[in-house]
Amino acid sequence: MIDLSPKIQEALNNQIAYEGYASNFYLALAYWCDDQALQGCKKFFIRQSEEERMHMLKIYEYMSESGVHPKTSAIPEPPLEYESIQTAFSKVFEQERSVTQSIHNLLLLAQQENDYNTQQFLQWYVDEQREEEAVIRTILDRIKIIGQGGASLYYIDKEVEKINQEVIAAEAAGGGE
Ligand code: OFO
Repeated sequence: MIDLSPKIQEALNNQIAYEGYASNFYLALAYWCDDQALQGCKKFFIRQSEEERMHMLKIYEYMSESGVHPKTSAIPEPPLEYESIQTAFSKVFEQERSVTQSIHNLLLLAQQENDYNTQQFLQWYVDEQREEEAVIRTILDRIKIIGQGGASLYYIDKEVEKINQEVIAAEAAGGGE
């Protein structure tokens, strides 16, 4: 059994809620894309939603292994509508940046609390956030290159589908989850 201070417990419970929100955020986005006939983007966000759920479950397990009962808090409703796929991906980037910030804050707290186990546990999340941000940056760069022309939605959707396949292949090769 690992000792988790009350502050760490609270911060991990908050992180459960953030990961749960991220999972719902991506799920809602997937079905917004479905409405727009963007099937490549839909697949990308469905996979991302499942990953976020897995990130949430890892925290449940870590807390439970530490002898602490994790909380399942209410989470806010995510946005249901976007102006455009370009706006949606900008929001995704903001969302990932805010989760990265909260992981970094949690890590700082674990350092202040001399909690080596939680520091080690969080390292996986630090790497994961870096990889996720890099993928979203790549998509934003491609969207910029494709531009706003008549067939741009078609090309953006194809590009996101291709990037989704690359992420799946990298994960299968052990490059992340
Ligand atoms: Fe949980 O990985 Fe992004 O948010």
